[in-house]
Amino acid sequence: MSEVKSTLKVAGWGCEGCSGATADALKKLAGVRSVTTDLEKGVAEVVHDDSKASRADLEKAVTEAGYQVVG
Ligand SMILES: [Cu+2]
Repeated sequence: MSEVKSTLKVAGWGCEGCSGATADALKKLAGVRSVTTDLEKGVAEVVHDDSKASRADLEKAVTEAGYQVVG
C-alpha cells in the first residue's frame, strides 16, 4: 500500500460538467482514493494507491473521458 498524490494538468475542460466527468472517470479506477478538481486552474489532484492505479492509469482514464493531460 503506497498512497501518493498526483497532480494532473488537464486541457479541454469547458465547464463543471467536464471536470466532474473527469473526476467520475478517475474515481472508477481501483486504487483511487479521492479526486479533487479545480476547473479554473485545469488541475485534478488524485490520491491513489500507486500499486493499483499508476499515474499512467490516471492519464489513460482522463484521455478516455475525452480530455488531455498536459502535465
Ligand atoms: Cu463541460
